[in-house]
Amino acid sequence: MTLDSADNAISKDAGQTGDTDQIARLEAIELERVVLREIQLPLVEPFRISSGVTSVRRILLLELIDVDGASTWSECVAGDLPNYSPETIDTAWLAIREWLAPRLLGVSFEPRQVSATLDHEVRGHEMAKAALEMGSWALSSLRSGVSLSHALGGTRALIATGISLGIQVSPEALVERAAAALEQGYRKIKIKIKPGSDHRFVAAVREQLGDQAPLMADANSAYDLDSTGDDGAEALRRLDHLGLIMIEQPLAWDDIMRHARLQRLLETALCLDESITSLAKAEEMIELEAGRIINIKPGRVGGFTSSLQIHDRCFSAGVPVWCGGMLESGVGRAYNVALASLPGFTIPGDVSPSARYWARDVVTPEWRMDGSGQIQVPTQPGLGVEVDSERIESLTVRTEIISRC
Ligand code: OSB
Ligand code: MG
Repeated sequence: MTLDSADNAISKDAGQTGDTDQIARLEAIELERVVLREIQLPLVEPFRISSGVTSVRRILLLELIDVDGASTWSECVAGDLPNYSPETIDTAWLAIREWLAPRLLGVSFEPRQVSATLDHEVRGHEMAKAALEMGSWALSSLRSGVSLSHALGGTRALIATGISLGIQVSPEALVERAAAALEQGYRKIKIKIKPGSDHRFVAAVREQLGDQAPLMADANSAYDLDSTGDDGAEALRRLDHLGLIMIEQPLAWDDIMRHARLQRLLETALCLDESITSLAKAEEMIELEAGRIINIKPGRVGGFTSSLQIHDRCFSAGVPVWCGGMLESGVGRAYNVALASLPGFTIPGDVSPSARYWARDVVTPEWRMDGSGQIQVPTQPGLGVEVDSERIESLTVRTEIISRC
């Protein structure tokens, strides 16, 4: 398969962006308190990537409550360990309590102002910032009577869904899961790879599922351009004839320059995930031609304002984007679904339905995918799903209330 068929997996139906008539007017909000909670949710099966395995997801949920008693939930997508980004749920807890949440209490603000407030003299901690920033969008949407998708400028009623398959014990086990996913309607199948579990695994899936199957690989930074071993450029070049839509983040999380060198050695498009933590990094990728596609995870880039900037910049540069996932609960998923409804999100996201992750989600209705691999974008004000606070209470292992002092 050639690049042509890979291009076919990228829909060309992008709508218009920047239509100011469509942009919702969002009310200012004033927060009275923020409640932090850690819940623990077991995955239906362990999820293995090159840098580690997750069996039980430790999830940091926030409840944002305003001075009139209106409230909404948000999710901090940081993991248990700093093996994806430098943040963890414990560093995020500290950052939110000590430096971030206090700045938003007892002052009136609009969602678009939050990022600048949180970024002032606090470097990094994007996921901690994003949990507050995105929660502010949802609460303001709720109070303004508009859906989160509408608040962001979303244009799609349905979003296309892909699945991210963890590293399996054998090519056979992977082929079985990939075939089942295609059968269920998923529109993109992402295969996690690492040195030693790469070409053989992906080639087996290509062989079994045929030339048209929309496949990609994600290495989570497991390769080293300068190595001559099985983790070097040669291993990645071997993937080049497999007709992948893209190879995601093969090299180090903070190394855009070597991705640019690697992109020159490959026909397959590179997509950056870990490396894109801000608009500036996205611009660096575009300018250096270090990749041709961006996976936007709003948590990784500090929230929605930054996601919208990256989306708009990529849209005008003709760089397709898609919405990545961080094994979110139904709460975090609501934010991803809303973001993925924007016009530049022309590649199916890692925004799978609840049942792919959890025996039971923490929202009702659960997120469902139709037989053609699509999820409906809610139209109700705010998040558009009910959060099951009793269930969350029963899953909670620690709580902290941050209020105006
Ligand atoms: O690299 O996209 C990634 C999950 C945890 C950390 C990093 C990644 C992932 C996924 C899962 O691929 C995507 C999903 O939520 O389904
Ligand atoms: Mg990734």
